[in-house]
Amino acid sequence: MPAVVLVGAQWGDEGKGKATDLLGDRVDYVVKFNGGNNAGHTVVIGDEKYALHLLPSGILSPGVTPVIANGVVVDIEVLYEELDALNERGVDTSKLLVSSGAHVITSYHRTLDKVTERFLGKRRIGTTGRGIGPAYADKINRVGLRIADLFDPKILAEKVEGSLDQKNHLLVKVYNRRAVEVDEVVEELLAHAERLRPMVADTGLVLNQALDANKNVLFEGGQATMLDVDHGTYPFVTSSNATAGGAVTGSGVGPTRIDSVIGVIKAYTTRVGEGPFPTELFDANGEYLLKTGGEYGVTTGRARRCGWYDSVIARYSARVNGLTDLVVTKLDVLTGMEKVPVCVAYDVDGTRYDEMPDDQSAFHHAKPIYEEFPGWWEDISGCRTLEELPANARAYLDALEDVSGCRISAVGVGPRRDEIIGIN
Ligand code: 2SA
Ligand code: GDP
Ligand code: MG
Repeated sequence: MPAVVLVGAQWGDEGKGKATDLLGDRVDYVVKFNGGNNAGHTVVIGDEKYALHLLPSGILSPGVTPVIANGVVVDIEVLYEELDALNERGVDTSKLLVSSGAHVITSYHRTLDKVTERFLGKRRIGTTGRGIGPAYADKINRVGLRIADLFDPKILAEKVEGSLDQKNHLLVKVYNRRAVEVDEVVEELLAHAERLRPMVADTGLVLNQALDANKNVLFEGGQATMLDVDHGTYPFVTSSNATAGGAVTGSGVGPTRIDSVIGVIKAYTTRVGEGPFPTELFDANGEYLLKTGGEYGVTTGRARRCGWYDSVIARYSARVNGLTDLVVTKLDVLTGMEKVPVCVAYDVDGTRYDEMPDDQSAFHHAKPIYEEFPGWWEDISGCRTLEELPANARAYLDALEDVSGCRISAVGVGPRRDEIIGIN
């Protein structure tokens, strides 16, 4: 601490929610800096399981001020639903701050997300359908709506009109849908404004002042490195910067203030949605990982694609994020496998690649080169030190550290808060 960035090192669902929650009692602010309610973070506290989408995972820690920063796209209806659901379960959400500069997801962004995917057919991305891409497209096109706009009805109406101008043409002429009425959208958004007002803040200023006062701030990445719009497997990516750099642009805190960057990585790999995935398994081992790991989307319920650990991706993540630490999760899921292969490099049409190919076609053709490690059978969920792990599990972790180019500082051995091995 004091300013730590936590990102996914693969294609998401590495267990970032649990990792954030674990740091919760040492942190004063948890900041969501990218994405929106496409995220799905699971946190298990005792017998209670929480699924968070738009809200930062830190909202479950009583001392923490959760922040939705400027880099996020906010579906206000979803925000209220999530807040209400947590309040009903006794979670205090009153400290939540929402950036006045965050962009708003409207009903027409959701519609466009779904119709575009349908229109793309075989070339679809496999989005979550939450309107994320269209809302970020509006931001970049400079026709987006920001949270601050909700408090000025005249400006809001002008902006909605500007935003809908081209979209209605597209919806009617290309997608054969009805045009969206400006007044309907404005009315809907204005109806949300009053409840939102007390949460809205200049979060960039708040966070910089917090750091000035030596508070601890954790920046929680949504999605992951390989889904980053610049550094991921474009175009099969989300529409935001999920890498560590996104924490800076997405929050208004400068890069010189960041002290460390933690990458969360599974002991194997999963991906949800379309796109290349060199170590993907289509056999009984893949089925085993899916079932044992409970690999189903937290937001959409989709079965995740499963495969072996890919150290080319780990090294790439270490590089593009400037990782200082790796947290390896779900080691327990590998228990019971006879052999555990790890991808150490790719073969692309006869050429060996030790680093991520910078050409997407090469990545699409990449065949993994594996090294195999012996498995273990013992239940490891009760282990709390490295020494308690079976020798083969320890050897596997040593190998991961060796090939990933980053030190491992913690290992998950089960979904619960306490099922973790901390390494000094
Ligand atoms: P989008 O909706 O525009 O962000 O989709 C673009 C791609 O990004 C992927 N994506 C994700 N991948 C893993 N986990 C995500 N969150 C949920 C979860 C996913 C779910 O935690 O399980 O429930 O399905 C997430 N969000 C976006 C998406 O699959 C597309 O490939
Ligand atoms: P996130 O999007 O990175 O926050 O991850 P998700 O919550 O989408 O998916 C991770 C899943 O793995 C959740 O169901 C967690 O409860 C679970 N999980 C996290 N760490 C561990 C672990 O070490 N072992 C096991 N078995 N499950 C874990
Ligand atoms: Mg997730």
